[in-house]
Amino acid sequence: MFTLPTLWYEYNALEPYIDDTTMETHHSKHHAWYTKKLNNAIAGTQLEWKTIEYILKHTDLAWDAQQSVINNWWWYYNHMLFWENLCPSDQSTFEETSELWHSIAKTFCSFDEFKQQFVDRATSQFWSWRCRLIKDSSNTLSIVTTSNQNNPIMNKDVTVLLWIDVREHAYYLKYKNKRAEYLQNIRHVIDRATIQQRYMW
Ligand code: MN3
Repeated sequence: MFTLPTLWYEYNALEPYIDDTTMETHHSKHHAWYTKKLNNAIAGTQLEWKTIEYILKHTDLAWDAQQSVINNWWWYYNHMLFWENLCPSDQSTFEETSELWHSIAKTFCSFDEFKQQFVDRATSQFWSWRCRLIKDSSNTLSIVTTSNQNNPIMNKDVTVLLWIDVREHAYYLKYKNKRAEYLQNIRHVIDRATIQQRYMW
């Protein structure tokens, strides 16, 4: 059975970029709901004691599950990645000599160009789409977008390095309809060390 992951930072630790109420609602309400739906659906089945990655790659074993239920399982997983992406701004350090830095600069011409491309792609998505930085099995970086709950790990041997939740519940209380402003600000609380670690795996 799965539990709602505990955040290592407080709900207000990402202020002023992500506000306390948004964090509390997003984590303790939205993510908690996905966790409950996941557990209810796998209770008493052969999936009950599997990892979430196993379950997501074997949804064909969940004979009775509707797609809408399976979507909740993806949301459970996606939000775990999202919380790990974030950290208080004073801890958002990044080695400009790191391998990831070099790879980003090489792929996107510069780090600033990467940030702009990422924000542009994420801003232009429909409300429920997701924007991610991924690497494939040959360590090639790319920015990809997917619809709804879908995640690139469904189809390919890829690692998600960074993903930003751009559903309205992630920013609307503070930013209202200004998604681009949310995306510009969230970069202050991205845990770059975690992304570097994922890149090195
Ligand atoms: Mn969300």
